[in-house]
Amino acid sequence: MSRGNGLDPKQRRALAQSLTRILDASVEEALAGLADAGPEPAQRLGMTGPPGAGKSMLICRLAARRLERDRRIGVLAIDPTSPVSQGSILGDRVRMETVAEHPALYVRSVPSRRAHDGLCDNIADLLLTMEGFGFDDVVLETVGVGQVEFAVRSLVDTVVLVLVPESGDTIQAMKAGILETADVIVVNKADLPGAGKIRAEVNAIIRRKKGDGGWLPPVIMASATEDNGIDELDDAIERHAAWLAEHRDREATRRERSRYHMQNLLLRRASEVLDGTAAESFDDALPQLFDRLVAGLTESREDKVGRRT
Ligand SMILES: Nc1nc2c(ncn2[C@@H]2O[C@H](COP(=O)(O)OP(=O)(O)OP(=O)(O)O)[C@@H](O)[C@H]2O)c(=O)[nH]1
Ligand SMILES: [Mg+2]
Repeated sequence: MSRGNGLDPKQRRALAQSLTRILDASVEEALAGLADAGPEPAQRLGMTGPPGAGKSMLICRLAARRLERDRRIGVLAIDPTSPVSQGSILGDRVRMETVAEHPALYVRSVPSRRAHDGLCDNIADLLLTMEGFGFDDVVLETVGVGQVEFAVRSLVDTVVLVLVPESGDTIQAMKAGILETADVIVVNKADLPGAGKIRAEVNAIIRRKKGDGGWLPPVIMASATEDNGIDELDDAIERHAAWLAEHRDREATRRERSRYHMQNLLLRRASEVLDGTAAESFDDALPQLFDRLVAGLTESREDKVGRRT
């Protein structure tokens, strides 16, 4: 992808196919097909928050600003596959695919599958692959207030936490320490009553942490539907990127991402081995079974399939 241009249809197809292949890849296949990051790693942005908070719509608004600056943007949205969210939320959610018509914007939704942290099994590979196609920004949309934020932290440069006035999620988020994982906090749906109260609560908590000389997450009021507060959000993200460029230990970040990636590969490999273990095996004493299964971790997938049949 050359600068200033978007993806041509052929590149879009190639990217779509790569992502699909990675989604279904076993650990072995994933290891064999690891993508190289692009020459310049993308600016990675995580947009996270409770279901229906307006994450997709904020991403669309933000993308519009960034496209104007000739940036190429790839969006990966993790779709929660839990039955609850399928029923109640999918109804009026914003399908970004339908608004992603700009040639320099690429949007892909992937199911969250069974990943232990609420993301998606091969998320690290998916992000690397997107980066390999030369986007300036790679945006990861995830639903959560919970475990997800901590995982997203290891995957992206800037975590944007989206809160809304209409829910009690804020208080829960604060309890779970989620606020501490955020670099920028958005109170979206500020056109609805109660937004000011949430902002005051969040600000009070953040100010308590002030004084360690680190980055202080700005709290931004926005309305995605009314296109308000988006410039402020965009600006806050850029300020955070500039702060990172000055303060972040690149080596440590690279290692942390690599560690997350490896943890993910190991957990998936363990699941593969468990899935390939006959039910009767679990009658065995755990120490012996443990040794046998650990030995099985290094077996190739083909061997395992061969043994089962
Ligand atoms: N009043 C109001 N409604 C909004 C605002 N932003 C989004 N919405 C509405 O909230 C609903 C969900 O918006 P989405 O952008 O799909 O939210 P999301 O967080 O991506 O949702 P999921 O991906 O399903 O978790 C839609 O009906 C939007 O129209 C806002 O600023 N104000
Ligand atoms: Mg969404």
